[in-house]
Amino acid sequence: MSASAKVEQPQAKFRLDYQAPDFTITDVDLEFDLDDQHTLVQATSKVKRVSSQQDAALCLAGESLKLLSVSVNGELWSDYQHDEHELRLFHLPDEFELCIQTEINPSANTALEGLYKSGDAFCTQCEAEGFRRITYFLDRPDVLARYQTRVIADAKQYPFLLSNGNKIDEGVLTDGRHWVQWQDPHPKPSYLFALVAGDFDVLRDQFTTMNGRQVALEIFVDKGNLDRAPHAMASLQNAMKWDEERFGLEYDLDIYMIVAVDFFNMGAMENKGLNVFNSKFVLANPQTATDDDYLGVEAVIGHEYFHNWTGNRITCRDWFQLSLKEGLTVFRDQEFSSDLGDRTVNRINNVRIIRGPQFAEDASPMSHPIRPDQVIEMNNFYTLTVYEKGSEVIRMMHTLLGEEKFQAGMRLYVERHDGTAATCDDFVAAMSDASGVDLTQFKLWYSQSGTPNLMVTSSYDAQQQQFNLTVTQQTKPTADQSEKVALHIPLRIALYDQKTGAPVALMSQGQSVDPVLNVTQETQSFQFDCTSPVIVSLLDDFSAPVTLSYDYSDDDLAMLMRHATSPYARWDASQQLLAKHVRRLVADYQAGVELSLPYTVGQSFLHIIEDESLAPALIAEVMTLPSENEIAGWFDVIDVDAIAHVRRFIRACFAQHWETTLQALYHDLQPAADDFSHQAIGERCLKNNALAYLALLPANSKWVEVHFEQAGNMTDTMAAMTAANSAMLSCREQLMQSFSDRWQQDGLVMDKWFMLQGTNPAQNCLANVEAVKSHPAFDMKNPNRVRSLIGSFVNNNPVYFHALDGSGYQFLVEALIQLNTANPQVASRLIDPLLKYRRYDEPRQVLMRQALEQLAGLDNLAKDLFEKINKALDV
Ligand code: B3K
Ligand code: ZN
Repeated sequence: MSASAKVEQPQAKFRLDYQAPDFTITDVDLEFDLDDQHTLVQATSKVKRVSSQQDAALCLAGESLKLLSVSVNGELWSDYQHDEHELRLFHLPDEFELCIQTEINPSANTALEGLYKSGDAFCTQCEAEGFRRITYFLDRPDVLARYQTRVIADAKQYPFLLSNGNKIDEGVLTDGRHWVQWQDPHPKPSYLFALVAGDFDVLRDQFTTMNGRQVALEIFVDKGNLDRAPHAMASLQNAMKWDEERFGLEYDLDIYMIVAVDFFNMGAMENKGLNVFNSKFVLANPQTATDDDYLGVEAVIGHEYFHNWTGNRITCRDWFQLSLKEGLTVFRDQEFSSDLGDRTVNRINNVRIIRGPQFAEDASPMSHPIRPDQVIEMNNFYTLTVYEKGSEVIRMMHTLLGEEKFQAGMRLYVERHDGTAATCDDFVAAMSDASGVDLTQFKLWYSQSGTPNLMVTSSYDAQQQQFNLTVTQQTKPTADQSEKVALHIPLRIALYDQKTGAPVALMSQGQSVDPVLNVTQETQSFQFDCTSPVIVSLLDDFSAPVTLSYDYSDDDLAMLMRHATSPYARWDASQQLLAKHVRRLVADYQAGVELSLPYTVGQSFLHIIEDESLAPALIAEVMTLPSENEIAGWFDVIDVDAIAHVRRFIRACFAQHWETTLQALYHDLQPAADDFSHQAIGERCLKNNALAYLALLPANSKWVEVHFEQAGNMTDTMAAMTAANSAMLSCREQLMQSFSDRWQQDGLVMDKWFMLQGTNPAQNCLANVEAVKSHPAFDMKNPNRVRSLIGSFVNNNPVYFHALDGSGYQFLVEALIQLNTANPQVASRLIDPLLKYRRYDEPRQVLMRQALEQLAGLDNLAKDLFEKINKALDV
């Protein structure tokens, strides 16, 4: 072997290289003898040769395993080779029983992948490729096997021993240990395997399915947390019911278990019949969780439950197809939240994610299509593009087909692929076959990366009484693809009379026209019959994940804000009005011109804020400016100081302009602290938004302290603290101290406090963040803590993260060096802001590049970071 480091560099896998496996495994018997440092795993598999290649070796993946023995059909087998990543067995019969014994060390597993300890409990995380850290296996999603699992552990420490499927037997051993045997009747890929052992409090309930079957529901939480589990249980029951009613899909086992753990790399995991959740998405009571937390629990519980059909029963053929299950399941959870809550507000929040961080991902070195073509570390591709843009692609199909045909497509998809590992092509084929809609061009959304821009111009021909719309689409080259083609883009529009704002029916040559235009060419024109000039509302409901360039006047936007029939379009017009002025003010700031905001802008907003016909939650969204990150995406070169300054300036202008209305809102809205209905949540949101603006006015900021003292739930407590934080009020320290005194024993609640430390706009922010790392509730090994403190600083405090002395970058580098060895998945998420260095001014680019090079030079760089850094440095 050469000494050159290059030889050992991790290699990419390519989508087009997919090959079916030479062998498959139909049944697996697992036995776990649990021990903190020396867990013994015995895997007995029925293996079958499925390719005609008679001499093919059986290559099993394995990571960080100690191999104890291998036997074939009961005889010790020595005809094998193994290295750090693979076990290769030679000269095997066509069908045989393979038994492998391995030893693993769960307590040394800080990467939280495979079998690890979360506090005192054992738990697993196998997606995407964690099962190979448990035993040597065909750890790929197209190998579907039936699992039986026996778990053996000390009875006192681990009274609950859980795995997938149904409990079929249990017993007690003479040495104080006990065992439980589980059987999962549904064949599944290894990534859906789960095991949990520990001592918990359990919330039990049940669900009767549409066919009258009883399903036992069990939620396992840390001892003492039972009063934080009922909302998760109600959300689960709602999800089960909703999936039956909207999609006709019924649950298929007699038991559904959810375990909440504190140490978890992401939100949750849909293991068959035994979901493992980050406690953040299970635990909620009025004292500890905000309204957003409540909605987050509902969404994630729904998401994991919906995976039972879209992911588990129909899984992915290979990991390049990840969006097959994730895009579709995000679409389903968004629909669930929208059917149960406020559809427009849900849509707005999803759109903010696409327009902010997803568009930023498209413009970054990590740009990839929703179905990536090449991957080094699969965990790097659980991205906003695969999930959120993936969901937008499903939503566009839903728009093109309509609910009825979309559901027919779903039924055909399930009929064709239930119990198998499918591809994105299979999904689109089912949608197209069931509906008769040609999706050939539409499918390019799966292979083309980047954000298309729609440039729209319009004209009114008074003589012909015709309104003309010309639409040009363009997708700029991305880091991964230089050539782009025209996509099929559904463009939902509406017309309003320019003088009165009254809706104008969409007609062309006397015929009514569908409001969704099919943009399929590079440039296309559309004509509409109009007897007088009109204003066009474009991209209503965000009918496609694209950016829009259209030269609206302030007056036209004000008209749409007031008169558009769709509440989404009213919100969107308000955002476009803001965007116009933000761009102008940033240029003014850079040119040293004094900033000013026309009175009419504040006034247009005031009309909406005072519109009593609108839901309070929607008004709150209209009052919420786009984030600094979203604004950053509008510029070729990002000026963090100018953006922060302009954003603060607009907020201050609005606070002054709206003062009387804000005071009235703040005092009139009185939702009960223990009311968690969508109406009450919306009212709280509006009231707290009003408070955040009032905090900017010295004569009103006293209300923040009063609000904190009188808060009857966490939403109000956090609203006061957030307002004090962003307005840099003198009471901030005192509120923060009082919060920490009350909650320092509870890491999950303290995450809110850590987040406020990370996003503190005060000058000494970084020094504080450094100091807070030694707070007793902080733990660098816990991903939630890392994301709350370090993640919020690097992602949501651009002014100090991008400080010109490079201190923010060095702070991140130090954290990444630690996490690179301890938990590469968390490290790899945290590095993202650094990858975007090309978007900043020269001095920052130099510093950011240096930071990346420093990391690239690490001896033991994990492949997660390797992949991203290499792309960013373009080496
Ligand atoms: N499928 C999991 C995510 C697994 C991430 C692996 N790094 C949760 C979800 O999307 O539902
Ligand atoms: Zn998912």
